[in-house]
Amino acid sequence: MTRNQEVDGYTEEVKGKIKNLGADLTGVADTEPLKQLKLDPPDLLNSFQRALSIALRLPKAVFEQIGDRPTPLYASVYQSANRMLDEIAFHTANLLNRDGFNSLPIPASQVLDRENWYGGITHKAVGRMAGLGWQGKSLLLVNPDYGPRIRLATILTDAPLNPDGPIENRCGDCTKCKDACPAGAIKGVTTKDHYRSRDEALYFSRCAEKLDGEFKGLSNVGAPICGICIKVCPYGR
Ligand code: B12
Ligand code: SF4
Ligand code: SF4
Repeated sequence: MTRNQEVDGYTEEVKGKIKNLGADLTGVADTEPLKQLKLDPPDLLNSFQRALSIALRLPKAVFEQIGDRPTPLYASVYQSANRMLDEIAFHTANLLNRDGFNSLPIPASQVLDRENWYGGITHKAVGRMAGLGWQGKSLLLVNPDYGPRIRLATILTDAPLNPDGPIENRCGDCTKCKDACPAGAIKGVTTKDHYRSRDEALYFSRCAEKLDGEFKGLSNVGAPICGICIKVCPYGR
């Protein structure tokens, strides 16, 4: 067997195992271009040349119940998805470590900088580079089949895996997320690949204030969530 065939085989084996653990989607990103991102710690990617992106699909029916605010059911699904993703990422990192590859799971929803709202690495950029979707006008990662109704996590690794590549943006003339946003936060600007900064797509503080200042305080919600720009997206509906 050639080295290329071995890498192809191992990549498929790992992806198969991740699906068996319960993930709906998975792909591999080359971490080199991701080193331009704001990372915490800044050298986070130095010893990892690949990042596995994993996604769980959220039940469509949960979003259909959302009107002008998040529901307690959505809050519960949000917590469950985070827990499941963290477990899948943890198991995957263990599997890779057992095969001799240094690997690090990045949690689904850990905020490290509460003032500026940053995680250790943005899962959306990893997911986009791993071919799971494009960055929509809502700034969310939109998968062609499931739309933005997916949650994400990442496993960094030095395992020899074949990288996937980004897919084309398919938002077109749609402005449904911009029209529906209760905070008037989405600017409606499109991008061919990805936004240079969050502010290019979003009046960021309007969204953050709505979620952290208002929705989080709703009875039986308790998390900075919303779901409206997810619900209205025509992809995967
Ligand atoms: C902090 C945080 C928030 C903050 C800030 C949001 C934000 N946009 O940054 C607040 C509380 C406001 C928030 C709100 C929401 N969030 Co939030 N949040 C996060 C968290 C924990 C960190 C995000 C972060 O660090 N962003 C940094 C900025 C700069 O990155 P970015 O938004 O991804 O945009 C840049 C990159 O993606 C880049 N990019 C894309 N491709 C590439 C490729 C290359 C090579 C490079 C260099 C860059 C690049 O372009 C953008 C501009 O620089 C992530 C989990 C995680 N670790 O990723 C979840 C996460 C982004 N949130 C998520 C969701 C769903 C939401 C909400 C819908 C709330 C809800 N659950 O109902 C809203 C949506 C707001 C919106 N329209 O963006 C999901 C998104 C899923 C998806 N399908 O995209 C995530 C990934 C959680 C998860 N595990 O799934 N969130
Ligand atoms: S999460 Fe809600 S407030 Fe934030 S951009 Fe989406 S629709 Fe607007
Ligand atoms: S609602 Fe329309 S514009 Fe917004 S992300 Fe989805 S397809 Fe793109």
